[in-house]
Amino acid sequence: MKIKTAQFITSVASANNFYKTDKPIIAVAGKSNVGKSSLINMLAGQKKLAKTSVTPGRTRLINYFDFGAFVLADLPGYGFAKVSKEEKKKWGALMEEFLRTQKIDLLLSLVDIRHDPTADDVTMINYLYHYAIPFVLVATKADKLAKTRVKPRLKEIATFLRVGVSDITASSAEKGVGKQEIFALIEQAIENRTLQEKEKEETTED
Ligand SMILES: Nc1nc2c(ncn2[C@@H]2O[C@H](COP(=O)(O)OP(=O)(O)OP(=O)(O)O)[C@@H](O)[C@H]2O)c(=O)[nH]1
Ligand SMILES: [Mg+2]
Repeated sequence: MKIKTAQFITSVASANNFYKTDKPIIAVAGKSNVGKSSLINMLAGQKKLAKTSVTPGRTRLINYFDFGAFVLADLPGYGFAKVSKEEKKKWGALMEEFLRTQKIDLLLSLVDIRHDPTADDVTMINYLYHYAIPFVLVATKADKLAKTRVKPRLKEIATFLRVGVSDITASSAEKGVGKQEIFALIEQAIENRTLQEKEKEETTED
């Protein structure tokens, strides 16, 4: 999959404004500071498309980007200790509405390769199962580990979250690692959607 140019579409803070599109939607979720915006920039091949930050919890909005063949949604990070209860509640309501109402073709669930997934990560994944949203895990910041540690860590994280090893991939926005693998997963998800739509059409024709 080749991306010509990716463009920012819009930022939204409430469910009334969720972006409507016929294009497939790919969402990127994960705790604050895990590297969501950096990953999006890596996929886009642009350094400053999505704002990255050394201070966690900066992205409080859902940011949509047009990647041509699909629309990518950068979701606000979770698990940031310094966020007020009120704000956590708001975040939860927004996320729940997003997962419930936006038709998501694939969600990239990001976890830091160096750490075991948190309780919040587990909650997120339970939501994904609940709403039957296809997802894969992306273990970020792989450049922070010795190369020989990457595969064993992927296996550990996959086991921890009870997914197969084919549903987790390592990435490094710093070193540009994982880009092709992630595009392949996105392509697969888009193909699945096309197949499902075809099947639907065929059954309604009969
Ligand atoms: N070494 C390394 N650092 C990374 C990588 N990806 C992100 N970072 C750093 O991690 C920090 C957070 O990255 P962001 O991409 O802003 O994280 P985010 O998940 O979008 O954070 P929020 O929007 O606050 O939820 C920044 O300092 C990045 O430079 C990576 O692959 N390797
Ligand atoms: Mg961000």
